[in-house]
Amino acid sequence: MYDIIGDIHGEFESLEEMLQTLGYKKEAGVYAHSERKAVFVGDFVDRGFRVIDSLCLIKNMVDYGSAYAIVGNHELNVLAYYTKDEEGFPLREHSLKNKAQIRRTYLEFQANKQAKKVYLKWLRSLPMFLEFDDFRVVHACWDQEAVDLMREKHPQNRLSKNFLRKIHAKKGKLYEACMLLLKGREFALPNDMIIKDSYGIKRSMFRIKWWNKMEGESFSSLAFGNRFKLPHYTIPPELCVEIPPYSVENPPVFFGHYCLNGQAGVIRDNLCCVDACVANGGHLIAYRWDGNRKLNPNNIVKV
Ligand SMILES: [Mn+2]
Repeated sequence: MYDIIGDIHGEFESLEEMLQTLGYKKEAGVYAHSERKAVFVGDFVDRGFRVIDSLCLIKNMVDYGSAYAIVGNHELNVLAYYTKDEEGFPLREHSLKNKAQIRRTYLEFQANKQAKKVYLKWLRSLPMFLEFDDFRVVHACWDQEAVDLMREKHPQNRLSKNFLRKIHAKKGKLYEACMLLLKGREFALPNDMIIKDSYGIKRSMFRIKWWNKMEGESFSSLAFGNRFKLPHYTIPPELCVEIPPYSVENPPVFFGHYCLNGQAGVIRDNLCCVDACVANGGHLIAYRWDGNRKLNPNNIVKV
Protein backbone atom coordinates (compact mmCIF):
# COMPACT_ATOMS: atom_id res chain seq x y z
CA MET A 1 0.00 0.00 0.00
CA TYR A 2 0.99 3.60 -0.52
CA ASP A 3 0.90 6.98 1.20
CA ILE A 4 0.73 9.89 -1.22
CA ILE A 5 2.38 12.94 0.36
CA GLY A 6 1.90 16.58 -0.72
CA ASP A 7 4.33 19.37 -1.71
CA ILE A 8 7.17 19.73 0.85
CA HIS A 9 8.83 23.05 -0.18
CA GLY A 10 11.74 22.74 2.24
CA GLU A 11 9.52 22.16 5.29
CA PHE A 12 11.67 19.38 6.71
CA GLU A 13 10.11 19.31 10.19
CA SER A 14 6.62 18.79 8.76
CA LEU A 15 8.00 16.10 6.45
CA GLU A 16 9.50 14.15 9.35
CA GLU A 17 6.39 14.63 11.46
CA MET A 18 4.24 13.30 8.62
CA LEU A 19 6.39 10.20 8.09
CA GLN A 20 6.36 9.46 11.82
CA THR A 21 2.59 9.98 11.98
CA LEU A 22 2.17 7.55 9.08
CA GLY A 23 4.24 4.95 10.96
CA TYR A 24 7.50 5.18 9.02
CA LYS A 25 10.57 4.38 11.11
CA LYS A 26 14.26 4.92 10.51
CA GLU A 27 16.10 1.83 9.24
CA ALA A 28 19.83 2.48 8.84
CA GLY A 29 19.06 6.20 8.92
CA VAL A 30 16.34 6.04 6.24
CA TYR A 31 12.59 6.26 6.78
CA ALA A 32 10.78 3.08 5.78
CA HIS A 33 7.56 1.20 6.54
CA SER A 34 7.18 -2.57 6.64
CA GLU A 35 3.93 -2.57 4.61
CA ARG A 36 3.76 0.78 2.87
CA LYS A 37 5.63 3.04 0.47
CA ALA A 38 5.53 6.81 0.29
CA VAL A 39 4.80 8.62 -2.97
CA PHE A 40 5.93 12.25 -3.23
CA VAL A 41 4.13 14.48 -5.73
CA GLY A 42 7.00 16.94 -6.36
CA ASP A 43 7.85 20.50 -5.26
CA PHE A 44 10.46 19.63 -2.64
CA VAL A 45 12.45 22.84 -3.14
CA ASP A 46 11.95 26.62 -2.55
CA ARG A 47 10.07 28.55 0.15
CA GLY A 48 11.02 26.63 3.33
CA PHE A 49 14.32 26.82 5.22
CA ARG A 50 15.53 23.22 4.90
CA VAL A 51 15.56 22.46 1.21
CA ILE A 52 18.69 20.29 1.13
CA ASP A 53 17.62 18.32 4.22
CA SER A 54 14.26 17.63 2.56
CA LEU A 55 15.92 16.55 -0.70
CA CYS A 56 18.32 14.33 1.21
CA LEU A 57 15.58 12.58 3.19
CA ILE A 58 13.44 11.94 0.11
CA LYS A 59 16.35 10.83 -2.08
CA ASN A 60 17.47 8.38 0.63
CA MET A 61 13.97 6.90 0.75
CA VAL A 62 13.79 6.57 -3.03
CA ASP A 63 17.28 4.99 -3.17
CA TYR A 64 16.37 2.63 -0.33
CA GLY A 65 13.13 1.61 -2.04
CA SER A 66 10.74 3.00 0.58
CA ALA A 67 9.42 5.84 -1.60
CA TYR A 68 8.68 7.04 -5.11
CA ALA A 69 9.03 10.66 -6.17
CA ILE A 70 8.07 12.73 -9.21
CA VAL A 71 9.06 16.31 -10.12
CA GLY A 72 6.95 19.45 -9.77
CA ASN A 73 7.10 22.82 -11.49
CA HIS A 74 9.52 24.14 -8.85
CA GLU A 75 12.01 21.39 -9.73
CA LEU A 76 11.50 22.25 -13.39
CA ASN A 77 12.25 25.93 -12.66
CA VAL A 78 15.35 25.13 -10.62
CA LEU A 79 16.69 22.71 -13.22
CA ALA A 80 16.06 25.16 -16.08
CA TYR A 81 17.74 27.91 -14.03
CA TYR A 82 20.90 25.82 -13.69
CA THR A 83 20.93 24.32 -17.21
CA LYS A 84 22.65 26.18 -20.05
CA ASP A 85 21.74 26.11 -23.71
CA GLU A 86 24.31 25.40 -26.45
CA GLU A 87 25.47 29.02 -26.40
CA GLY A 88 26.01 29.01 -22.65
CA PHE A 89 22.89 30.96 -21.66
CA PRO A 90 20.69 29.62 -18.86
CA LEU A 91 17.45 28.07 -20.10
CA ARG A 92 15.63 30.05 -17.42
CA GLU A 93 16.76 33.64 -17.40
CA HIS A 94 18.55 34.81 -14.24
CA SER A 95 16.13 37.69 -13.83
CA LEU A 96 15.20 39.19 -10.47
CA LYS A 97 11.82 37.50 -10.59
CA ASN A 98 13.24 34.07 -11.40
CA LYS A 99 15.98 34.47 -8.82
CA ALA A 100 13.46 35.48 -6.15
CA GLN A 101 11.36 32.43 -6.96
CA ILE A 102 14.15 29.96 -6.23
CA ARG A 103 15.81 32.11 -3.53
CA ARG A 104 15.77 29.57 -0.69
CA THR A 105 17.12 26.81 -2.93
CA TYR A 106 19.68 29.18 -4.48
CA LEU A 107 21.05 30.26 -1.09
CA GLU A 108 21.39 26.67 0.17
CA PHE A 109 23.02 25.55 -3.07
CA GLN A 110 25.44 28.52 -2.96
CA ALA A 111 26.57 27.42 0.49
CA ASN A 112 26.87 23.74 -0.44
CA LYS A 113 28.13 23.16 -3.98
CA GLN A 114 28.53 19.42 -3.47
CA ALA A 115 24.87 19.05 -2.47
CA LYS A 116 23.86 21.24 -5.40
CA LYS A 117 25.59 18.85 -7.79
CA VAL A 118 24.18 15.71 -6.20
CA TYR A 119 20.57 16.91 -5.98
CA LEU A 120 20.37 18.58 -9.39
CA LYS A 121 21.58 15.30 -10.87
CA TRP A 122 19.04 13.37 -8.83
CA LEU A 123 16.14 15.68 -9.76
CA ARG A 124 16.99 15.13 -13.44
CA SER A 125 16.44 11.41 -12.90
CA LEU A 126 12.88 11.63 -11.53
CA PRO A 127 9.78 10.92 -13.62
CA MET A 128 7.18 13.57 -14.53
CA PHE A 129 4.31 11.19 -13.79
CA LEU A 130 3.74 7.68 -12.45
CA GLU A 131 1.03 5.19 -13.21
CA PHE A 132 0.47 2.47 -10.60
CA ASP A 133 -1.92 -0.47 -11.00
CA ASP A 134 -4.87 1.40 -9.50
CA PHE A 135 -3.99 5.09 -9.46
CA ARG A 136 -2.01 7.84 -11.16
CA VAL A 137 0.31 10.51 -9.78
CA VAL A 138 1.30 13.79 -11.41
CA HIS A 139 2.30 17.16 -9.96
CA ALA A 140 -0.52 19.29 -11.43
CA CYS A 141 -2.63 17.78 -14.22
CA TRP A 142 -3.23 14.32 -15.65
CA ASP A 143 -3.86 15.15 -19.29
CA GLN A 144 -4.07 11.90 -21.23
CA GLU A 145 -2.92 13.51 -24.47
CA ALA A 146 0.16 14.98 -22.75
CA VAL A 147 0.90 11.64 -21.08
CA ASP A 148 0.54 9.74 -24.37
CA LEU A 149 2.76 12.24 -26.21
CA MET A 150 5.43 11.99 -23.53
CA ARG A 151 5.32 8.18 -23.65
CA GLU A 152 5.73 8.25 -27.41
CA LYS A 153 8.32 11.04 -27.82
CA HIS A 154 10.14 10.98 -24.48
CA PRO A 155 9.67 7.56 -22.86
CA GLN A 156 12.49 8.34 -20.39
CA ASN A 157 9.90 10.65 -18.79
CA ARG A 158 12.45 12.82 -16.97
CA LEU A 159 13.90 16.34 -17.08
CA SER A 160 17.30 15.43 -18.50
CA LYS A 161 19.59 18.22 -19.76
CA ASN A 162 18.95 17.21 -23.37
CA PHE A 163 15.20 17.14 -22.92
CA LEU A 164 15.15 20.57 -21.25
CA ARG A 165 17.37 22.04 -23.97
CA LYS A 166 15.20 20.53 -26.65
CA ILE A 167 11.86 21.77 -25.32
CA HIS A 168 13.21 25.25 -24.52
CA ALA A 169 14.74 25.65 -27.99
CA LYS A 170 11.51 24.71 -29.71
CA LYS A 171 8.51 25.58 -27.58
CA GLY A 172 6.35 23.01 -29.36
CA LYS A 173 3.95 20.26 -28.37
CA LEU A 174 6.38 18.50 -26.03
CA TYR A 175 7.04 21.76 -24.14
CA GLU A 176 3.31 22.34 -23.81
CA ALA A 177 2.75 18.77 -22.60
CA CYS A 178 5.48 19.17 -19.98
CA MET A 179 3.95 22.48 -18.77
CA LEU A 180 0.49 20.95 -18.62
CA LEU A 181 1.65 18.02 -16.49
CA LEU A 182 3.75 20.15 -14.12
CA LYS A 183 1.83 23.46 -14.03
CA GLY A 184 -1.70 22.48 -14.95
CA ARG A 185 -4.13 24.43 -17.09
CA GLU A 186 -4.14 28.20 -16.96
CA PHE A 187 -6.58 30.45 -18.70
CA ALA A 188 -6.11 34.03 -19.90
CA LEU A 189 -8.63 36.55 -18.68
CA PRO A 190 -10.29 38.75 -21.29
CA ASN A 191 -8.32 41.99 -21.80
CA ASP A 192 -11.06 44.19 -20.40
CA MET A 193 -11.28 42.23 -17.16
CA ILE A 194 -9.01 43.69 -14.47
CA ILE A 195 -8.42 41.34 -11.54
CA LYS A 196 -5.96 42.10 -8.78
CA ASP A 197 -4.59 39.56 -6.32
CA SER A 198 -4.10 40.04 -2.59
CA TYR A 199 -0.77 41.82 -3.30
CA GLY A 200 -2.50 44.31 -5.60
CA ILE A 201 -0.79 42.85 -8.66
CA LYS A 202 -2.82 42.69 -11.87
CA ARG A 203 -3.38 39.08 -12.94
CA SER A 204 -3.83 38.05 -16.53
CA MET A 205 -3.94 34.27 -16.06
CA PHE A 206 -5.74 32.06 -13.61
CA ARG A 207 -5.49 28.37 -12.77
CA ILE A 208 -8.47 26.29 -13.79
CA LYS A 209 -9.90 22.82 -13.16
CA TRP A 210 -8.25 20.51 -15.69
CA TRP A 211 -10.84 17.72 -15.37
CA ASN A 212 -13.95 19.68 -16.41
CA LYS A 213 -15.11 20.97 -19.74
CA MET A 214 -15.29 24.74 -19.91
CA GLU A 215 -18.65 25.32 -21.60
CA GLY A 216 -21.34 26.61 -19.24
CA GLU A 217 -18.93 27.28 -16.36
CA SER A 218 -18.46 30.68 -14.76
CA PHE A 219 -15.02 32.22 -14.16
CA SER A 220 -15.36 31.43 -10.46
CA SER A 221 -16.67 27.88 -10.86
CA LEU A 222 -13.87 26.98 -13.26
CA ALA A 223 -11.11 28.59 -11.16
CA PHE A 224 -9.04 26.27 -8.97
CA GLY A 225 -6.23 27.14 -6.58
CA ASN A 226 -5.97 30.91 -7.18
CA ARG A 227 -5.24 33.44 -4.44
CA PHE A 228 -7.69 35.95 -5.89
CA LYS A 229 -11.45 35.99 -6.52
CA LEU A 230 -12.98 35.66 -9.94
CA PRO A 231 -16.40 36.88 -11.10
CA HIS A 232 -19.47 34.65 -11.08
CA TYR A 233 -20.59 35.23 -14.64
CA THR A 234 -20.54 32.59 -17.32
CA ILE A 235 -17.52 32.38 -19.59
CA PRO A 236 -18.58 33.55 -23.07
CA PRO A 237 -18.64 30.53 -25.43
CA GLU A 238 -16.24 32.22 -27.88
CA LEU A 239 -13.53 32.21 -25.18
CA CYS A 240 -13.93 28.54 -24.31
CA VAL A 241 -11.20 26.10 -25.26
CA GLU A 242 -11.56 22.35 -25.57
CA ILE A 243 -10.69 20.56 -22.34
CA PRO A 244 -10.95 16.76 -22.46
CA PRO A 245 -12.89 15.91 -19.27
CA TYR A 246 -11.35 13.38 -16.86
CA SER A 247 -14.04 10.72 -16.53
CA VAL A 248 -15.28 9.55 -13.13
CA GLU A 249 -14.68 6.02 -14.48
CA ASN A 250 -10.93 6.61 -14.77
CA PRO A 251 -8.41 5.58 -12.10
CA PRO A 252 -7.89 8.04 -9.24
CA VAL A 253 -5.35 10.84 -9.79
CA PHE A 254 -3.27 12.25 -6.95
CA PHE A 255 -1.69 15.64 -7.49
CA GLY A 256 -0.25 18.57 -5.53
CA HIS A 257 0.57 22.07 -6.81
CA TYR A 258 -2.60 24.02 -6.00
CA CYS A 259 -1.81 25.20 -2.47
CA LEU A 260 -5.39 24.68 -1.31
CA ASN A 261 -5.00 25.04 2.47
CA GLY A 262 -8.27 23.81 4.04
CA GLN A 263 -9.78 22.94 0.66
CA ALA A 264 -7.13 20.32 -0.08
CA GLY A 265 -8.00 16.63 -0.04
CA VAL A 266 -10.53 14.56 -1.96
CA ILE A 267 -11.97 16.80 -4.71
CA ARG A 268 -14.05 14.12 -6.36
CA ASP A 269 -14.36 10.31 -6.02
CA ASN A 270 -11.26 9.86 -8.22
CA LEU A 271 -9.40 13.16 -7.74
CA CYS A 272 -7.30 14.17 -4.76
CA CYS A 273 -5.13 17.27 -4.28
CA VAL A 274 -2.60 16.64 -1.50
CA ASP A 275 -1.15 20.18 -1.45
CA ALA A 276 -2.50 21.99 1.62
CA CYS A 277 0.18 24.69 1.36
CA VAL A 278 2.52 23.78 4.22
CA ALA A 279 5.04 26.54 3.40
CA ASN A 280 2.41 29.29 3.26
CA GLY A 281 0.64 28.96 6.58
CA GLY A 282 -1.15 25.72 5.70
CA HIS A 283 -0.52 22.07 6.49
CA LEU A 284 1.21 19.05 5.08
CA ILE A 285 -1.30 16.37 4.15
CA ALA A 286 -1.14 12.83 2.79
CA TYR A 287 -3.63 10.29 1.48
CA ARG A 288 -3.44 6.76 2.89
CA TRP A 289 -4.26 4.58 -0.10
CA ASP A 290 -6.29 1.55 1.00
CA GLY A 291 -6.81 -0.05 -2.40
CA ASN A 292 -10.27 1.46 -2.81
CA ARG A 293 -10.73 3.32 -6.10
CA LYS A 294 -13.49 5.44 -4.58
CA LEU A 295 -11.43 7.94 -2.58
CA ASN A 296 -12.41 8.52 1.02
CA PRO A 297 -11.88 11.89 2.79
CA ASN A 298 -11.27 9.93 6.02
CA ASN A 299 -7.98 8.67 4.54
CA ILE A 300 -6.47 12.16 4.62
CA VAL A 301 -3.76 12.59 7.27
CA LYS A 302 -2.78 16.12 8.31
CA VAL A 303 0.15 17.39 10.37
MN1 LIG B 1 3.72 23.28 -7.80
